[in-house]
Amino acid sequence: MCTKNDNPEFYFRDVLAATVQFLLIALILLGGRSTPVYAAVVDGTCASGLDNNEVFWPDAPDVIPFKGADSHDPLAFRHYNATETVLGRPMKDWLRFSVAFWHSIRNDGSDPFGFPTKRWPWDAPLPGCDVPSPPMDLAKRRMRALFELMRKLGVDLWCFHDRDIAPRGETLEETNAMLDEIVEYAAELQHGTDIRPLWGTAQLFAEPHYMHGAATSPSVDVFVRAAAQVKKAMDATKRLGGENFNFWGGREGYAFLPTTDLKTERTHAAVFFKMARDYWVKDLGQKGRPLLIEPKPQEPSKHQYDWDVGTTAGFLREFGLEKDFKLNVECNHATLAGHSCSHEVETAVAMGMLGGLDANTGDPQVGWDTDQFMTDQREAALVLSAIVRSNGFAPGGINFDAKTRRESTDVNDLLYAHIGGMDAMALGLKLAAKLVDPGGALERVKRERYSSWTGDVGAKIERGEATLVELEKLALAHEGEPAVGSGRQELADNIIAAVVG
Ligand code: XUL
Ligand code: CO
Repeated sequence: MCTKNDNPEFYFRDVLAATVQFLLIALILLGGRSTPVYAAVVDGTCASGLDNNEVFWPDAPDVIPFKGADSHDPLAFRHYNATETVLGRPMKDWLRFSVAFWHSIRNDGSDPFGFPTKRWPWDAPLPGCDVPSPPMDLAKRRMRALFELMRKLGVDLWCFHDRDIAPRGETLEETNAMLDEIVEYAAELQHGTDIRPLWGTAQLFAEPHYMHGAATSPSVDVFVRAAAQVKKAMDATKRLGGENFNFWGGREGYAFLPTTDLKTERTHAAVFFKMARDYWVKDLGQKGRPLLIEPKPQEPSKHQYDWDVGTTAGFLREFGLEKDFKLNVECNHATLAGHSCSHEVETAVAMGMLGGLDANTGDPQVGWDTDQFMTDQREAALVLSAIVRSNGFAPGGINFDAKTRRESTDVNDLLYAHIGGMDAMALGLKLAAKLVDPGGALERVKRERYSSWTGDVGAKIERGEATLVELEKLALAHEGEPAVGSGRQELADNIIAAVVG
């Protein structure tokens, strides 16, 4: 389950705080006196309480160092060494890590069965103020927390939903104004650094009006609202220098097929994507910064139209969108669709459509999208093998769409989680370099399996020049059964085990 911390409780708190502020300002403008309990908010104690020197991870070094595989320092990398060259490129350029704002800063530990467990310092009342803090100050403080986390991890890219980073107002106009202010604040924090978004996205699944979907909603009003939201989120992404814009269609599917006009809904989704493509490429001039679709089979909808890589690629081709969109593969979505993560990445690579990776993993005993940090080095090595064979991605990158567990309530848990995730990917990259080596044992086994295709017959078939009539003649002239060799799976498994350890 993909908890966004845009849960209703959070939303309610934001709206409540915004309303209190609004009433207060109205009172002042009308010449009224504020009640003592809110005086702190308006007299400056709270409103200017945003401390630019506040440190959220006081126990951690300024930058997490690389200390090597033998290190036992929990606040050091064992494998991720940003400048170390692997296959002719610094690790940093292969991996292009990104921190997910929603999971790292907004995840409060709530799940469908329980209330928040995490009391993050950036959500606490502002210093010296025990009344509800102004929501915009809190939003700015959360942004500061993100930047501190990124600096400490040495990560330059981040991903956001429009509604994670800024509060909602009473109207779309108000909400947009607050988003603009936070985007400008983030731009200031980015200024003079290499930090920028990997991608932005519009959150089109949390608010009640999106209950039937956004682009696939039976309500044209909702479609219109979603279009407006995407336009604004694209503006924000461009303003911050984001490399991609991502679509994850959480409720773009159905809950009940007998009352769903599936053909109409898929067509509406395609029209929506075309309008988004036109705005991104033509109006915003973002050609060369691919739009992404992130497949997921279900959850929260019973069935999502972007089920997996194959289905989504088919959809894009059906509507002539395959040139403008690439796929952002999420590992836990892959497993929910009954695939492995490496299957989905390999499939996207084979189609020339890999745009990015949401690096996470599920729990085999829990049936939902648990969004855990990936630590399995065999899976990491196989995923990275496909990414290396496709020559990495830029634009594009590896986004940690992953969260700490509900029970992990300490700020340092966020550091341990990212360190573990980054180390797993870095080790995966080093192992992949061995696995994909053309002179290596695994590649030899693979080449051997296809060796019969190197002859004249194979080449002619691959060129598309052979006919069934011709091949029938060949088959009839062949003596005995067709030649076919061993699959050598056990040998290959042993080779992988020897590399992966
Ligand atoms: C949900 C999910 C999203 C997308 C962005 O499962 O993965 O966080 O990555 O909306
Ligand atoms: Co994701």
